Amino acid sequence: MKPIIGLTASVQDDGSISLLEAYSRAIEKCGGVPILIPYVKNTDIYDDIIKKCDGIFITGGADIDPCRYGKAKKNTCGQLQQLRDEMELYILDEAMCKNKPILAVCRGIQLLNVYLGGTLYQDIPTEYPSKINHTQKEGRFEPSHSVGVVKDSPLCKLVLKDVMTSNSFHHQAIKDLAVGLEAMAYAEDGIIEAVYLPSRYYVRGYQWHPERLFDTDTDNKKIFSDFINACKEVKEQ
Ligand SMILES: [Mn+2]
Repeated sequence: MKPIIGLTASVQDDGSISLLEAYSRAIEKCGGVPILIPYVKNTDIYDDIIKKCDGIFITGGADIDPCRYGKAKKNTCGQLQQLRDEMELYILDEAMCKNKPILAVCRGIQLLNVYLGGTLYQDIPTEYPSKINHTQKEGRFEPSHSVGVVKDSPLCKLVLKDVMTSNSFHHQAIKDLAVGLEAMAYAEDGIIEAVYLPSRYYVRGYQWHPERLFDTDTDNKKIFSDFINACKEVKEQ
């Protein structure tokens, strides 16, 4: 049996969901069955969905409402999706409680940090001036700035490198890292680009989009095969 991976998606004000294909394709190509989690009002439904999933993938998207980390919204903060914030925080909590493997990408790593009590830069260019462009001009499937991998971190053990290829499509980033989360990659300017939660079986977050480099970069592909393997191991227990 292939592991079933529940993916979160963009949620409009009317509850409609949408997701770029690259996310589900990466899961599919690594031997998982991707399913999109709809927005529903009755949270018991999320409990039932998560119970059936072998792993949860929190995907990229709009900015998180700063009130979720106790800050006022600055005018540099981007578009918000209240229904998505509400839905994903619930799903993340439920998945954590059930100790499901979790992969979080872009907005996902930010949500993970906020869920655990951390804060975000609402806008990197105005709050953390850097010579690195975190909103890359290169195409959607092209790499841009690289990341330094923290020695002996799970990512280091996975790719066996201290620098790896990434891309960058974020104007926000982790500011105060939540207690319990550990950084496993940084951009050259010091922005946190990957994290894990040592107290859990498998919780990993990446600020970049490995699903867009899946076909062209072996290390980014490994991020997905590693996640799927973690989901399989739980399933086979
Ligand atoms: Mn970046």
